[in-house]
Amino acid sequence: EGAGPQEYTLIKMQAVELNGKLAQLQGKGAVFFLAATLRPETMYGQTNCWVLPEGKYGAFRGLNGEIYVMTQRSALNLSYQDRMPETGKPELLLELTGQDLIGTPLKAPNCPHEHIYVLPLLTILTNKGTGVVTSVPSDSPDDYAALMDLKKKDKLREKFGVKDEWVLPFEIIPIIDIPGFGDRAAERVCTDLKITSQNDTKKLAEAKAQVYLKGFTDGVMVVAPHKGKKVSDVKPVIKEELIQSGQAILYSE
Ligand code: A2H
Repeated sequence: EGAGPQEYTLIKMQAVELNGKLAQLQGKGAVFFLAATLRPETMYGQTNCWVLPEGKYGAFRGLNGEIYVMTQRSALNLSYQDRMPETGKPELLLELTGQDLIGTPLKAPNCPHEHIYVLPLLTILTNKGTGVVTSVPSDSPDDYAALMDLKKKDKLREKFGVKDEWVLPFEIIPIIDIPGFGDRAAERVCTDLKITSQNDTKKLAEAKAQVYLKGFTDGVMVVAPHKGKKVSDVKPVIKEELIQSGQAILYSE
């Protein structure tokens, strides 16, 4: 853990269908999954959203009649940051597990796909962020390894009730070129280090050490509307755009 508080951008990913237990929220307001990220400039490369299947989540009353899906712990923190109707008292509308959320189609800011699906990630920590993570397999080794697991392992999809069409059509989207690593840096580093599973924790730590800092300092956007610009220059601009347009919320812990 670092010394000071960590500031995350919560990306508002709107549920376009409410199936299974989520159907109980029908008619109660627009439902948003709040994904905590440190890399808001990578949202152009989203292929899916991650939750922990056995994790405990809730649907909480948010601002403007909206509904936020996140962990109870993060809802409480967010309410103390004055981003919920009542300070210190998030209103729980529905208790949910991660498994209840899998397969929900979401509309995500800056994502080129009309919608992307909620899928299982087994390494999510429920004491960090919101417990909801957006997946950018071009630039995050964790996301790349977990998406490859689901694409290659039929048994894993079966175990969590993941349909082929939620995973198989979604390809890596190049969004950032990192000199020496190319425009699919996470794939490159996972291949070089022979990472074969999302549980390959040690090698994934090494993979992340190799690409994160370099992505920020040397990375160049290869997608519109910031094509050709340096990641370090556009990151604050994109973050601000998302917040000003109501597509993201600041959160710290
Ligand atoms: B990042 P830090 Cl492209 N459990 O977003 C596990 N991982 C979590 C999490 C949780 N509860 N909450 C957030 N995260 C992920 C994008 C991204 C991220 C890219 C590259 C690097 C990167 C797309 N996924 O993170 O421990 C989220 O993934 C670099 C560390 O607070 C979030 O940002 O440093 C990051 O980990 C926060 O991790």
